[in-house]
Amino acid sequence: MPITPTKKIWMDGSFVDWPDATVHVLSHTLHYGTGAFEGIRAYKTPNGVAIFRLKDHMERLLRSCKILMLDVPYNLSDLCEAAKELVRVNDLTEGCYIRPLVYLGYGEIGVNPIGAPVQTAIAAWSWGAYLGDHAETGVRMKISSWSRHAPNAMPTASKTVGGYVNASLAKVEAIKAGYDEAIMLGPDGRVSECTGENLFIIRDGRLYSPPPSEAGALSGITQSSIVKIANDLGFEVNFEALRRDDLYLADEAFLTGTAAEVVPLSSVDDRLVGDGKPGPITTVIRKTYHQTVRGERPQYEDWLARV
Ligand code: PPE
Repeated sequence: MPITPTKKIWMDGSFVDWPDATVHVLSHTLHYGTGAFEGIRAYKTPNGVAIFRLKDHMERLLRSCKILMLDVPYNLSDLCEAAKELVRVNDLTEGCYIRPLVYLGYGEIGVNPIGAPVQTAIAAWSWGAYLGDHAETGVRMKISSWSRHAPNAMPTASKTVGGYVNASLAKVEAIKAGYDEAIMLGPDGRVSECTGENLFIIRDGRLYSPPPSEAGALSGITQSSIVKIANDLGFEVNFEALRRDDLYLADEAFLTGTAAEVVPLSSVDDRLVGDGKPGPITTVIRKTYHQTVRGERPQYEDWLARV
């Protein structure tokens, strides 16, 4: 997915021109993957541009860094203010994606990261539908031959840079086989998540999603928004371990993520989900999510940070 450049990138406290936002080739994270990132979206609302669940994302970034023992020299409020200012200086509105990254810069080489400088950057650009046009009609999913990380191999509660090698392998495998996206099972064979999204299925009017910590999935902020929205719409949501047959037999299924938003599944391993078209519960939840992030649902106003 190509990046559309904007004007400025925030790097360690200053706004740098887009082409000058570079790092040394011997930056530690480039070699060893120790770093953490976030993905956040901002939308146009009736009262100006707002970043969706900004504080929650920046809190998760700081939690990721705690796990990785990266000592970030900025606090929650510094990071939130920097993101807001960045959206303002780049005049971004609808479809804006914000990418904070904490990484280790130049200064040390070797697996031991201690002593390498901890650096922080935030970029933002305009990013369209993450899963392309199929987001409307439903995506074709393949269960990956790659397993999700075992909890003692890679900390799955941290959005670790290097952890995404696992996701990339699964994504490329799925795309080369003609599918849109991969579903990953954990080392125990239970459903974990997708390469960059959490997963929900619907059976008999109830929603089910794998419990993130047991399933080794990221605790998604969109996932938690959907739990609240679905409950408020009167649907019961259960965090429950799922097996691949549960996916094959679901009445409806959808995935959730900041970049992807809410996307219906049309099939899993060539078995249609329901009749292969977005189901009624998925459709109402998806619509409510789209209205929520755009400030059209006053009850969720607390989730919006106006820039
Ligand atoms: N699981 C994974 C592995 C993941 O990367 C994401 C976000 C989620 C679940 C959903 O989390 P949340 O965004 O809080 O609902 N993936 C981000 C990065 C995608 C990318 O290609 O880069 C995102 O959606 O921004």
